[in-house]
Amino acid sequence: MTTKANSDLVSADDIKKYRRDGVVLLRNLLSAQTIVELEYAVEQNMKSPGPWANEYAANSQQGRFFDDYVNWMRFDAYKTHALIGALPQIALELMQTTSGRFFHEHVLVKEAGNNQVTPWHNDDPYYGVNSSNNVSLWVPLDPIPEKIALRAIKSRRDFDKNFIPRRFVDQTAYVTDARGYEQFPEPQQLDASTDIESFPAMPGDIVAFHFRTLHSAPATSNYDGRRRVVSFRYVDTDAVWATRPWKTSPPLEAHSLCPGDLLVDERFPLISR
Ligand SMILES: O=C(O)CCC(=O)C(=O)O
Repeated sequence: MTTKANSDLVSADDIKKYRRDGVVLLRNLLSAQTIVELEYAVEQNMKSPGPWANEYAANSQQGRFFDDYVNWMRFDAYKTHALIGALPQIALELMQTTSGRFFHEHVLVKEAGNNQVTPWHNDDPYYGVNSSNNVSLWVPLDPIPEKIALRAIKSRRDFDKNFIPRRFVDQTAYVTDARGYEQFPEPQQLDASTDIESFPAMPGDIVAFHFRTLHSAPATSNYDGRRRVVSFRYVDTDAVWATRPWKTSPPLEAHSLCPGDLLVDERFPLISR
């Protein structure tokens, strides 16, 4: 039987799975109205990309793969749902804390017929923060069948390792060598893992995963629908500003933050319950 802790949107079993595997699928937690509002924000965002937006499609013959991040100050629905209601509540429940910080949102839209696989990666080494307690909430706005579903390697594989990130566009490593970091495993090695879990999902569902969880997503080359997703990312209040041996992603400026500083900055609003 599924047991609910305190409030709550997330069951004790879901929290247990999240802490054990670094990933959990949460069913039917967002309202249809929330999805409609996020859809509107995504359309506005695609019409008016931010300075860090990317297009990954190699040519105009295939569907777009658009991504962009840190636009929550420009689009109301990103901001509202990042900071109020179900998403921050779920993040806090999964992190088992009463307060945390919103880090940023990341929109990833694969149109039908896009050849670009989202390669295996984990998010932690891309980010200019160090945090052990954190979560990304991957929110699909379209039905996600098995063949285009997000995949993750469960069981916290390689959580203790610092990897050199690879570029999404061609999967090349950011650098050949960096002190304290090692090269990311070969994709074939991860494809063969027996710990892969795949997450077909519907609008209203959420895939929650830790910044160190290895994950990937198939291309949409053999799929004729859109695949719109917004990932909302949260950290516990003890997360600190960090530098990496490469340009971080998102490429946020330090402003007044020094490595090791708590994220006391209006760009990382507090959330609480
Ligand atoms: O949706 C995808 O293709 C990848 C998502 C992802 O890497 C993330 O949200 O961190």
